[in-house]
Amino acid sequence: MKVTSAEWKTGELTPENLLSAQMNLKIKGYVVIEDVFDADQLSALKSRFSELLDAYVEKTDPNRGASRYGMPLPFEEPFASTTLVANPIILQVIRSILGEDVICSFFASDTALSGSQYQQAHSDVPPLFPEDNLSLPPFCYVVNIPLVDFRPDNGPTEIWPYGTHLVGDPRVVPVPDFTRIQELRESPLGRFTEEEMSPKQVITPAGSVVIRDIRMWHRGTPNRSNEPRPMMALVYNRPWYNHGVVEIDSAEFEGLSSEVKHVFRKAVLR
Ligand SMILES: O=C(O)CCC(=O)C(=O)O
Repeated sequence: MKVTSAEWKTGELTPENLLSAQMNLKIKGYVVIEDVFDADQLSALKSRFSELLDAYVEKTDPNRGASRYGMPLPFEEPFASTTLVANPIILQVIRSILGEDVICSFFASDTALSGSQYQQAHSDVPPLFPEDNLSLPPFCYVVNIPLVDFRPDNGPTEIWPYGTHLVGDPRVVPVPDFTRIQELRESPLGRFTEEEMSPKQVITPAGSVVIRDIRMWHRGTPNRSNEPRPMMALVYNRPWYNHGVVEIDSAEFEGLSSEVKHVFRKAVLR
């Protein structure tokens, strides 16, 4: 969805646009907010990211399937800017569903390098109450920030929208195990997701932000281009849930605005 200049100025969507974002998240399981970052901010993000990725790839094996890296990010500029970690419009949308007290509990990235292949469809989390077959209200959103345009050829994320985030039966929720990708793709549930359901590629320009219910089934797709396809991944959740731990340097934390400190109040200070 497009945010008007008046909305960016006030840091608030109109009630009608907020409702539209909520309908997308609650019914489809995701929403794309366009033009959140300008070219200068993107270029700073991309160039620092590229330095970090080169160093990471040098010393780490692929950990999300072949030629694919989940890499933690340091909580520092240019990644930790207020417009990125506590963007008023993104927080307004998330807080309008998860409540004012949301925290950010995960600060990392996913990169598909040239030659990466399909992952299996997966929810990022198992059902919260595995003993019961419950469809629960949202408790956690992933904020994905593509650092390059997502095109059909460079490994865009693929999603299974309209309801997979509401499946609460652990027997039919695919959860990640990237050491068994092919086996899981060939399992009955894997075949069902690929043959009977209709996934959709997220094709969106760099500068946009994808907010998705952490439960919505999705996967990485092959990067057939010659360039990496990097994406930041932050997780915002209700305060009683944690997806991970964000580590922040104590001096860095002291210098943060009260709004950012509030969102990262559960971070571990180093
Ligand atoms: O990089 C992507 O597009 C998705 C990656 C993913 O879902 C994962 O590694 O868990």
